[in-house]
Amino acid sequence: MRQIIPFVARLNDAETAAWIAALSMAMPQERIVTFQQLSAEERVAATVAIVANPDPTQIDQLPALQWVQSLWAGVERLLTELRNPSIGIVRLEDAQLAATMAEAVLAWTLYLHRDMPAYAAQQRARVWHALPFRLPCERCVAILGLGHMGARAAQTLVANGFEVIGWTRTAKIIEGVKTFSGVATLNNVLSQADIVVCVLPLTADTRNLLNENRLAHFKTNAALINFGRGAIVNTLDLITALDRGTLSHVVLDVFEVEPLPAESALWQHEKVTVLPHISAPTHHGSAAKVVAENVARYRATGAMPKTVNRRVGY
Ligand code: NDP
Ligand code: OXD
Repeated sequence: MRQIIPFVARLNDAETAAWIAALSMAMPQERIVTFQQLSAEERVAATVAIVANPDPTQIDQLPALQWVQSLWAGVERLLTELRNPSIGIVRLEDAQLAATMAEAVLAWTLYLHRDMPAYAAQQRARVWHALPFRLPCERCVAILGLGHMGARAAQTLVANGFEVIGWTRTAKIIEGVKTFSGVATLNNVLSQADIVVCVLPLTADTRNLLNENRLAHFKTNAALINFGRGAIVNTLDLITALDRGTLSHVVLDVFEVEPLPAESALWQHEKVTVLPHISAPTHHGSAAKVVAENVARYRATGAMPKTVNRRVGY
């Protein structure tokens, strides 16, 4: 008999149906149903659930739950909302997601490298003027976070000729990338970069990390790309740095409040590019395959996939 996996999500009906279809196709031996479709016995029996921004009160009604598989890479909200430490939280670690993020990092790095914001402004003002040209190897890009997202992005930038440096919590070796670790090295990293790319998770240590103090260490005219989480950057301090001319431009894909409220000053700022959290959209088919492999291993061996370290927060 097929075993049941609850799909616990706060998504609209179309998104829920699309996920259940992709997951069911990747795991024909499992029956994946919404929380509401579970019988009382099925709620009591479920040991694994697949979650996308789940209602924590529904998770509380699954008493045998051993682990949840998140469909997102970032798990800061799950860590806050699922307080029961005996439930393991498994992040989405999908090579396709990392490739998509690396493509976005390259795209927006090129946007800044080839001065597209400045040329767009010149066009609006009917100005015909060539800005100084630099080679990619003359442009230093610092990647904050060299995990699944950042490591692939760093390699992609190296392959495209950029000078790449990277910053992590623990020491890392990546070919072609000069790496630094620990908070004591951050100012040094920031001060070397023409473009800083943030792909950090939101944790107690990274919240408000890029504040007035840190922004003061950026090179004059440096640019920032934030694809990690909005609360890592202090928005007011960022706007001050842009207005003072310390930073030339920022590309923001993530915000403390999403969707970005209509009244936010970021929408209108000429030195800000606002993106609606699209740098690395999850692909249903590839994510479902990753989840299916995790579930199959668990069913065969009883071994849970690697879970998030609740102490460090990622
Ligand atoms: P990983 O857990 O694989 O990597 C996290 C990286 O951040 C690691 O290199 C880690 O260091 C580093 N890090 C964490 N805390 C610190 C710290 N205090 N100081 C220095 N470095 C630190 O995560 P992913 O790469 O898979 O994802 C990263 C984040 O990207 C997600 O949490 C999510 O917020 C965001 N994301 C955004 C998407 C979007 O569409 N905008 C899509 C997907 C993800 P170490 O290597 O030492 O552990
Ligand atoms: C994620 C995201 O964390 O989309 O997967 O931001």
